[in-house]
Amino acid sequence: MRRLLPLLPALLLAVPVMAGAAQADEKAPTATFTLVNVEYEGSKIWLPGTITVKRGTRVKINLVNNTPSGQHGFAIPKFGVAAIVDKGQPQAVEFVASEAGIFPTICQLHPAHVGGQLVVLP
Ligand SMILES: [Cu+2]
Repeated sequence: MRRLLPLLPALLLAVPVMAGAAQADEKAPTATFTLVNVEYEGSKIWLPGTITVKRGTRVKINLVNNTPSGQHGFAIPKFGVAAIVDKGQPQAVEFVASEAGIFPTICQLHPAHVGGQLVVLP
């Protein structure tokens, strides 16, 4: 145990170093989108259905539910994003698109609703 004590300050420093990594993410280029949920001929759809960013971008999405009634979800499972949006009460989500690929966006409350996609370019 005595041999570990000199290491203790170094172990405590690990926390600020990790916080520094989070700050680096905050300096990433930011892309902001507004998606609107509409009902068209019986289908609920977030529009635009596809959003595209470059890998490493901090993505902010403002979510507006304009369907006649009820609440809808917006989720990007790959990046742990999930929000529930009521009509008249916009929500915002934010994440870093840290991996390139094509990822589904869904209404996690109603799996039958039309989904979209997030395209992250390398
Ligand atoms: Cu829905």
